[in-house]
Amino acid sequence: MMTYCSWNEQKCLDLLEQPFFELIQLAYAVHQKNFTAGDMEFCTLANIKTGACPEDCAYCPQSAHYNTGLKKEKLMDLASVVAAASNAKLNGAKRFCMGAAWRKPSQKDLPKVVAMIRAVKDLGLETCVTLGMLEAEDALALKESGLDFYNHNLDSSAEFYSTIIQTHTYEDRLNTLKHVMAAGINVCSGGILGMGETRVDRIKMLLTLYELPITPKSIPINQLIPIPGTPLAKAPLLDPFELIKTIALTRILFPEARIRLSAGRENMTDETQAWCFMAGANSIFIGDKLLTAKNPRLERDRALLKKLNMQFPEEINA
Ligand code: SAM
Ligand code: DTB
Ligand code: SF4
Repeated sequence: MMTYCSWNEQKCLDLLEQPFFELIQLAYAVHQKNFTAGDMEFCTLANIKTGACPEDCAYCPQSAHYNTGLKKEKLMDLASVVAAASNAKLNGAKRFCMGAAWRKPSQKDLPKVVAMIRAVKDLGLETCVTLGMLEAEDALALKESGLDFYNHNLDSSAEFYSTIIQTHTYEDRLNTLKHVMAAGINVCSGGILGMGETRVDRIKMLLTLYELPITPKSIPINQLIPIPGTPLAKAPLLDPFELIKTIALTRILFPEARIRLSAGRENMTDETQAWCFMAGANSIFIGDKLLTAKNPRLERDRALLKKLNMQFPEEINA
């Protein structure tokens, strides 16, 4: 079995190119050392502001640059957020993640999000928000509210990123992560697979995350949900083994991180998901909806995890 003390592109490629079962065995050994068998983290998403985003991210249904037929909605009110979070808690979520389709939060909206974070924390839930780019003082205000995680994905390699987004840069993404880390908020950052990027792009993204001064505790791996109307609507389907191998590599590089099998599970077979869990994914979103796209229904997730003898939170209100 190969061992590595530091990582670079070639070492990652070598890992991915060894026999599949060797890779999975190595990843599962790392996983077993750091997590209890069958353990799974459950998070629920809420889209607190929908559509009309000025950014042009080629995968995103919420970008104002593409006609995806999405109905735009203003910032949710506090009571509706609390109701959604209470429901998520009843269904067994440990963390409530709030997303807003913004380039960056305005000074008018940020205090409203701060109030939401406080209210969700009062319910006894962990909090995560994803609001676009942050300045240093925004991050401090969010920290002050008690925010646990800030989600801001690198999404791909720097080179590939510039082919799918023109309205902001990779450097902008890294700057936001810098402010999040400086404020003492946990980083949640990962990527999307299946946008037409190469294996090397995926490796470079993971190595950029690896080189951050504070290792992310939470790494979402999304599989592209092709959205009609976006430039990536017809992107070629990702081979499920490429997804599984990327999860395995993520587990090996980040032994202690929660790896979230994030968007795209609705289009995956149970067997693909099971392989992803074996390769090291140990967090999922539960609930019928992600931000705008479908997520597997609770019944399907419950049945899958039961078949695998893995934890599923019993519905308190069943
Ligand atoms: N505006 C904020 C931002 O860009 O950071 C927050 C919301 S944005 C929707 C959060 C993440 O959702 C993106 O970084 C991307 O990884 C993921 N995402 C968006 N559209 C997706 C799609 N069609 N398929 C898979 N993941 C997607
Ligand atoms: C992340 O990496 N994936 C989530 C969360 N962070 C905010 C979002 C997935 C969005 C999928 C497309 C949609 O629902 O609109
Ligand atoms: Fe979508 Fe976020 Fe890009 Fe806006 S910044 S288009 S919400 S991914």
